[in-house]
Amino acid sequence: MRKSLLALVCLFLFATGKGVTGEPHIVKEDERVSMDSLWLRTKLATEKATIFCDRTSPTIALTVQELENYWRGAPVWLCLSKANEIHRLKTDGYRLTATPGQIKITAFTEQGLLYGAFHLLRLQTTNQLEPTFQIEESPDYDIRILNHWDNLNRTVERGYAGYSIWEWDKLPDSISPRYRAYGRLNASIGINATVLNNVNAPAKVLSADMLKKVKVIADELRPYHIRVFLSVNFSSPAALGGLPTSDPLNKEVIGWWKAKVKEIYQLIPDFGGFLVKANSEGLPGPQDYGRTHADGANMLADALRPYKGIVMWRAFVYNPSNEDRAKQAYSEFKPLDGQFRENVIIQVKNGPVDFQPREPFSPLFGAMRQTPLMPELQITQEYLGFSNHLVFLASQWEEFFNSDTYCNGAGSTVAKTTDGTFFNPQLTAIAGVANIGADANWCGHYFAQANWYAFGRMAWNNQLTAATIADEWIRMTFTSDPEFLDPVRSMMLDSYETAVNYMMPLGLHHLFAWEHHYGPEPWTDIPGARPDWLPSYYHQANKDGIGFDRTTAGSNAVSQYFSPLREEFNDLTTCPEKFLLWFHHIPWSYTMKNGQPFWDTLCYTYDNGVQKVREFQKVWDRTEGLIDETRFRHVQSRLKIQARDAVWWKDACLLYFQTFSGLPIPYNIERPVHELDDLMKIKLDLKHHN
Ligand code: BDP
Repeated sequence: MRKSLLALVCLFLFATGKGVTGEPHIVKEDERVSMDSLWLRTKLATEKATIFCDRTSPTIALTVQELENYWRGAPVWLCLSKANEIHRLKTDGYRLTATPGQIKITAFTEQGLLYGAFHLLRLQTTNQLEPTFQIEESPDYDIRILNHWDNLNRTVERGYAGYSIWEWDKLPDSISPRYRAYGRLNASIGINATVLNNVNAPAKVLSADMLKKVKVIADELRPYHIRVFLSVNFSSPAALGGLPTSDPLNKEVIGWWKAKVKEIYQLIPDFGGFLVKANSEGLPGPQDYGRTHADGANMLADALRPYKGIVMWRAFVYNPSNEDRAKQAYSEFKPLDGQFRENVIIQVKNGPVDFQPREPFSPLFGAMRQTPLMPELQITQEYLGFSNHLVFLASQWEEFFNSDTYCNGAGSTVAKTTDGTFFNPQLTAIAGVANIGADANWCGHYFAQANWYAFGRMAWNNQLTAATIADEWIRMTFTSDPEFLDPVRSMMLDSYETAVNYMMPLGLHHLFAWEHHYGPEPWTDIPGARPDWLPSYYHQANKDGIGFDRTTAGSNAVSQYFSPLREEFNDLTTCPEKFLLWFHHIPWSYTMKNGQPFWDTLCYTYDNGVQKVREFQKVWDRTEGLIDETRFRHVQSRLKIQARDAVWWKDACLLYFQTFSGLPIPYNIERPVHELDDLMKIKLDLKHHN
């Protein structure tokens, strides 16, 4: 048993799958399209396009080059305009105007021109060019940033696409061509900032040697208008500077940070600032010295302010305590509202626990009105099947952005509480934990590239739908042929709900295997482990029922939401069923809205997840010959793993929970194919890089 599952996890490394129809059609990848192209696969035009621009700069030069190489239409004029002529646009915005025989891209910054050019090329590649049009675009967030959880030894925490693309061992002398390719890909979707290193940061990242390496990457990314940030360790003054303390109110400590910041800006004049994980999961922070998160963040903000740098301070904090983990970030940060400097923004994960397959939104959104908040989304699939499962995350993010916080009455979506529509914040930003690595296809799974793409597109426009983005990405990455486009788009759009269904439906969360988080272990009990790191803390299954009671009768986490949402979540009859076990401990025999007993619904939902993945396999196999063989076979082999994993999840969870419910699995669904005892013995040897 164990062997076959291990083989299953490793299968992708050796994927040599044959087509299902015997003799596969071989479609060769066009040699002019490199592996680094991802969604930018337009072939080089045979003749250079005519581009006019009366200014030049490194960014303008590469904008011109991009259009010369790939644009196949009328001459394009790039016009830098004075702000007041196009006052509706934000700094990064642009206007595209097409009249017969001429295209104009107008912006008041060079990056606006760059984004406008990529928009124009996207319209061409996706077959959406009209003979005349006028389009105006401005981003919803000023800072659209990737967070790399990359370590200095090039391992990547929760990374599933090989080693880090940042070759610290070879820098500063040797410069990988991937840095520019990375800049180009990100610029094409509007991403304008990146944190190069893991939030679990060693002090060493701020050493003089490391900063020289960081400078080289910053120089490579600058023409693409990507600003570099670093994650810093709060005890750097002591650990790196040799001071006796890192107390944020200590004069020497303050001086140390000021000097360090000055050193950084001498090397990197447009350095973005710091991302900080403090007093979280054992990392140092201001509370070690009896200070608050605001004291810590403000001290760093003061050091950065003269250079226009900012602090992104994470609200991902929880301690082993009697308070429900889901409540702790709010309890800690809400009282600090209004106490942060203007160049501090609080970075909040989408949900109150930790990037689970499905969580309600964090109640901090809408609750902190005098402090800007930035959402943190996880692009890397730590809790969604690594790079083995096809899960299109835009659906999760669409649900998140459109969740109504009710902070200013009905219609106060999370999107509006973070993008500047409400509260008039000084800063707006959004972060995505990157899924990028040194693998040939960058993300491990070809369809994981879609999640990187979707993050950029939604960071630009949080009202874009998953359907629009999937359509666009498939056309860019594969083909516009409806025979491929239509079924693959529906597969992508079903994939998120499907993964939730075979992993943790109906509000279940954190049933993952210890440490590495791949596969089910609802039974895990590690002697001495923190209770809030164990699945039983979250599912609370017993003979009577299952689920975490967060109602007023339980942990009262519902009280952190605005009315009428808190009442809706609190009441078993109005709580959305997708969050049922998040907020309620319910009896196995509870009658669901469809009239079925809860236990039956749980079983049917898991089974539905499994059946859907089998459908995905059929959909995919039918596309053979419509795209190149390399990508076809790779995805095919991953879907096999996903199908087996889905059965593993279903059997593990249902057989385990059945030991409490004592009820039969409805007879009209696929029977378990595993023994619970065997499943409980599985221990995958997957590394968790810290
Ligand atoms: C958790 C990850 C852990 C990260 C942590 C974080 O398991 O590796 O360090 O989040 O976001 O989900 O800080």
